[in-house]
Amino acid sequence: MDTSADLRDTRAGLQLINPAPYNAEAPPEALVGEITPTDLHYVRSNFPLPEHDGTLQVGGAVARPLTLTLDDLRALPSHERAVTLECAGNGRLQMRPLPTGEPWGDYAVSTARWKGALLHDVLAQAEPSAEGIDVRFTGADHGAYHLKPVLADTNREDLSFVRALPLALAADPGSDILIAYEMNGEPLGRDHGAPFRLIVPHWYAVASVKWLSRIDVLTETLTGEFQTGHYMYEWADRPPEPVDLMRVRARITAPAAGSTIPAGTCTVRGKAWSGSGAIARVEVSLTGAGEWFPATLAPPSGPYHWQEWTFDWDAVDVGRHTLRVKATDAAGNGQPEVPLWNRLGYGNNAVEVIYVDVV
Ligand SMILES: Nc1nc2c(c(=O)[nH]1)N[C@H]1C(S)=C(S)[C@@H](COP(=O)(O)O)O[C@H]1N2
Ligand SMILES: [Mo]
Repeated sequence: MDTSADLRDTRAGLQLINPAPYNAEAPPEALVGEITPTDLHYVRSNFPLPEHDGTLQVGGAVARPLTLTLDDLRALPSHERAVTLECAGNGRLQMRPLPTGEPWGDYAVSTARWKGALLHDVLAQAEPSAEGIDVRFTGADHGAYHLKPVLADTNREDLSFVRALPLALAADPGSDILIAYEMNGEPLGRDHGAPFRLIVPHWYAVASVKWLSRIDVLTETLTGEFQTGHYMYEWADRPPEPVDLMRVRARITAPAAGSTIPAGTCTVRGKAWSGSGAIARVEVSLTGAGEWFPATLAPPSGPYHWQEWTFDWDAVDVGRHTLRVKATDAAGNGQPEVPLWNRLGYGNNAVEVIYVDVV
């Protein structure tokens, strides 16, 4: 494990899940503000921190292969977007039977301001072939990885972190995909993909390849461990589906789960987000199976940014109360009461339930 001072500082406030490769979730405070401070932003890495040579190669089926440096990227028009990133494995610990995979609680989600060049502008310079289908993104990180199915040590291979997006999406300026070199106004740190990374708004964060070293236009669809092996919903009763857009979810940030509060008015508050667009409504329930009441929803402060909601609860009855919250997005997607189980434990967006004791 790398324990240099800068890493120790940025890791001190996180909840360790795995020291090597380093995985850590955010503390609950990370969801309180509009923006998560960098040192409270969750970290998920599949391999040890890589060495990056400082260049980005753009090749494959393109008319003009490119080698870009950080300065070249900075010379392109810059765009800054607040983007909520959530790990597809967030909430895995709530699933039964418990799937294999990193045991994430509920805080592998954060929102940062990411600044960089538009992927569209970089691809336009390289001139993708009309035959292009997928764009493959390769991270500089690599290492031994248990291929799926996880059987035995014979099933380990040296792999790089590789993901793809359809060319039509990657080349669309409207998709706002960034090659980001700054996070919250500072150069990107090592855990978050220095010197530059992809940021794919609205997608589960697996698509946002860190330590980006190569971009290749492919004339076929990518298959691979991180594309069609892991990061697939393997349902019990229907064909597998790729993990793509974040599912709609609301979270409670106050009062704290399990806390004791004095009788009186209590402002229940939290966040809600969806990879399918803005949140249309948030509702709160004060009992199990009971009535749902509308919460006050703040307008989105950006297209990829979680939204704040509040609900004034007349907490006059002493005793234990269950609070539930659920969101519906503009596309009409809602949240299930129980996690939608899939073998690798992705995309848990079940309704959050907490209890609070009123004294
Ligand atoms: N190169 C590379 N990029 C990666 C990963 C990785 O292991 N290697 N993990 C992905 C996953 S699963 C997540 S959830 C996000 C986490 O980004 P963060 O560590 O900045 O929060 O990075 C994604 N990009
Ligand atoms: Mo993830």
